[in-house]
Amino acid sequence: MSATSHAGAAPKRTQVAIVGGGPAGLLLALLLHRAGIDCVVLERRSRDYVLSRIRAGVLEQGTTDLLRSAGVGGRMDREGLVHDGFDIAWRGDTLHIDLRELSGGKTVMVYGQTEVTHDLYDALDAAGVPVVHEAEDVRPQGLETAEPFVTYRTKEHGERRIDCDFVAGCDGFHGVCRTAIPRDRIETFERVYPFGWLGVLTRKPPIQEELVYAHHTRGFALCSLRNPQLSRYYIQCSVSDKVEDWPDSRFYDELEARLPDRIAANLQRGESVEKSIAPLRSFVAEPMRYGRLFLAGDAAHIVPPTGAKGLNLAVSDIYYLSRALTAHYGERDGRLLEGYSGDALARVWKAERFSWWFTSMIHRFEDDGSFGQRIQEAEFDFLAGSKAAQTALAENYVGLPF
Ligand code: RFL
Ligand code: PHB
Repeated sequence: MSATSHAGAAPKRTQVAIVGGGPAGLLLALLLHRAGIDCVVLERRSRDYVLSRIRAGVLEQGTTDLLRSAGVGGRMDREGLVHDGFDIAWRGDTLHIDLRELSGGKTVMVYGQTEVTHDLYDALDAAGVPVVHEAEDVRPQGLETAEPFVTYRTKEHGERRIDCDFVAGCDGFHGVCRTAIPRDRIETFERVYPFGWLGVLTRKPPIQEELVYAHHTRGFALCSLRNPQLSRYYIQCSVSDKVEDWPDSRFYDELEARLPDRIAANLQRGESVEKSIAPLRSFVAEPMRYGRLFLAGDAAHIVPPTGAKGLNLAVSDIYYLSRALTAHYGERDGRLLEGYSGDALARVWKAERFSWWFTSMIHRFEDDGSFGQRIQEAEFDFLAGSKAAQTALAENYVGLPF
């Protein structure tokens, strides 16, 4: 396949140049195209590389609704698994969180980010929206002028320049768009957690149908899945650990030790088909706009994965941004674009708070000592005994409205 997904090179001019072909960039491209707005996606990696990244697995109802309205809900609705609840394991016991009951009928969908990305690529291909892969040295420029542009290079077409009206920075946490903003025009807020998650994907049926978030004095563990034949497991690990330190047998021994016996008894140990370590971080950059550059998704904020919020936040940003660009071009109304950063950040901070809270309550924090442990115990006891606390958890987990 050529570096550009549709025939020929990318155009020299477009309305919105989108940097980054992850879920945020691809969904924005599709929604803009459906609204009759021209755009081009510039992605640093190959399509195969993007599709081989194993990441999110849980979609909020707002996310699935938006994917459906963009016309990419068909396979998700056939193959995705609707989950009504999940378990929290603690001291050998489990607390069931009944999402549907507690949230007034809402649920989440287990459908991998890889599959969402796949569906978005297919829809963009069918629509003929240009996605340039392996775009090197992408540089957004002239962002404070009325004539911004993006330069980049591909092996096939050499140095290129795309003139545009707006640049959408959807290039993830390590991208170039946020760093193109002068330091005195952006403020960042950050918390780095003193541990990481070691994740394993294996072709074996999941330990149980619903997810299990497990607290244990040895550290946190999560049992998740992608489908009835594919399981995804995580354990809290040291940030200095290497994947090589964790052969499959050691990983499964540790996972089992952190789960209640009743659940551990169902574990089917399969060879890992993917194994990786992710650091945990909370991060927000404000505002999510600089001149004609709009940041969205991980380019602007990161949450620890405990609440499954990262991909869902990227999608809600794109809801606000696509709506604002559509109003700008359609009704010539720029108010939503002016309000984009504030609208998106109001939701982002609530998801940051929830992800921080869930992470703090359920992991082992070695440096917090016995006081910290007692506070965690009290937090769990309160949750177990309070329908109000469970309702707050469920409301955040299924996703706040946007
Ligand atoms: P992405 O997916 O990082 O995509 C950014 C894209 O930009 C490209 N890029 C560039 N392109 C051009 N020029 C440059 N200079 C570029 N620099 C980068 C990159 O190659 C990439 O393709 O960001 P986006 O679109 O904002 O999407 C965000 C989500 O990917 C992320 O928030 C989630 O994966 C987080 N996440 C989870 N989110 C959930 O909602 N539910 C979950 O269950 C969940 N589980 C997880 C997760 C993230 C994890 N890791 C690995 C951090 C589990 C894990 C382990
Ligand atoms: C996943 O399946 O990868 C997953 C599920 C729930 C989370 C985080 C990750 O909170």
